[in-house]
Amino acid sequence: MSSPLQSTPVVLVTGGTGLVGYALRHVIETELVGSRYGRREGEQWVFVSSKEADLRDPEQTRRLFEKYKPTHVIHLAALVGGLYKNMKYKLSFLRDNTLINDNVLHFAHATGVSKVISCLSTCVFPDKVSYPLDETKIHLGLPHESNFGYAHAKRMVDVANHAYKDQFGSNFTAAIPTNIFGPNDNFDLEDSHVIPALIHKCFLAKRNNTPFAVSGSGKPLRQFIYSYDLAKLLIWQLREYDDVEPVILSVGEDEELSIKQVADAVVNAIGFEGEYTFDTSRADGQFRKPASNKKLLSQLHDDFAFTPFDSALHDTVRWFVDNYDHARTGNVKGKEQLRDAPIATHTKVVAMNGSH
Ligand code: NAP
Ligand code: GFB
Repeated sequence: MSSPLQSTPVVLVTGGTGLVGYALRHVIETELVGSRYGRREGEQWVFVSSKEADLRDPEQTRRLFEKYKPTHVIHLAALVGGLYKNMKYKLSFLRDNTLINDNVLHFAHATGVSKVISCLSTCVFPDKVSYPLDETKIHLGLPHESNFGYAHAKRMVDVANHAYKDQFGSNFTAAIPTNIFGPNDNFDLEDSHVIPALIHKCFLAKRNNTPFAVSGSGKPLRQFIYSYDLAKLLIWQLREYDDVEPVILSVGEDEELSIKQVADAVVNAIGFEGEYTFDTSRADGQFRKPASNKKLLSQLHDDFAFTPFDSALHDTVRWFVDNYDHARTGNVKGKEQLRDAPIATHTKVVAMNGSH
């Protein structure tokens, strides 16, 4: 992995303070040094946030690359959000992500970075195409209208990677995760993805003795990867995958869950016994986006132990309850009172073996 010129490999992680960045830091700091998913001897990892450099700004991006002189980049930084935020801000998702991605790849090339892994999403795939989705189908039609801004900005990363490869022989590639969840996610009630939104909503419903309302019909299907598992697969891709063609990082397509099944699991993990409804006045978005992980499994050369959904959800709920007062919850009315209310006695997180 190390570049010939610089002795100390420096891995720059943009978006290092988000859901995936947090998981990457956790894995790199807890896995055995020198192990398959651990840090290598002498390797430096730098996790940066928008506070250090707004990557929409070319000058701030140039200064960041000048400062850290990375040899490798895991590019996670992006304007990210769930279905309802995507539907509201299509131009912001297109423009902000286009600016961020173009600046990062430009200055990675300009400063001689030897490898970049960018992060796309399975929502880049066409909405109307034969299933399962695989890496060859990215550009075979329009993405779903609910997130076309974000999807087109992310598709352009794949186009740019091929152009950099073609013109300069650059080793720039991309990962395509499905929906991700885990500790340190964005739990904003309106802007977040389904799992953090439902965890927060259900937590408040239990706390306030109010109904738990799931948005939409509960019928859509999704595949979910635990952030810690994704982090390991990104480290694998950094070390062992040198192809410009992107690779889907996901559980198998046979592990699709309906939003109803996800909501049931959240109700169970929080121990909620109140009224539980579906607000069908809210959008369902894309019905499904089943992605095949065959290429990943064929490249990994051995089985990858994905964390079972229920225990990953259990740990994510535990993290949320234990970190409520500094988690990204958006502005929740009466959060102060919530913070001061005795959490332990009220919220009983159901142990996985069903004992209360
Ligand atoms: P996240 O939790 O929202 O974190 C976003 C990160 O990007 C934060 O560290 C944020 O820094 C940084 N960032 C945002 N705007 C920036 C800017 N203008 N300049 C510099 N940094 C900026 O996102 P995530 O869920 O970890 O997503 C990581 C990557 O995975 C993204 O590329 C996303 O598109 C992709 N992805 C996510 C999902 C999912 O379900 N979450 C699914 C598929 C793909 P601050 O902390 O300073 O705000
Ligand atoms: O996770 P989510 O926001 O993103 O929504 P997408 C998934 C499904 O959960 C949709 C339902 O069918 C929603 O109707 N849902 C039910 C909820 N209750 C809620 C809730 O309280 N909040 C939210 N957010 N959903 C995103 C793309 O699509 O997937 C992004 O818009 C990105 O760009 C992300 O690619 C991974 O899976 O529908």
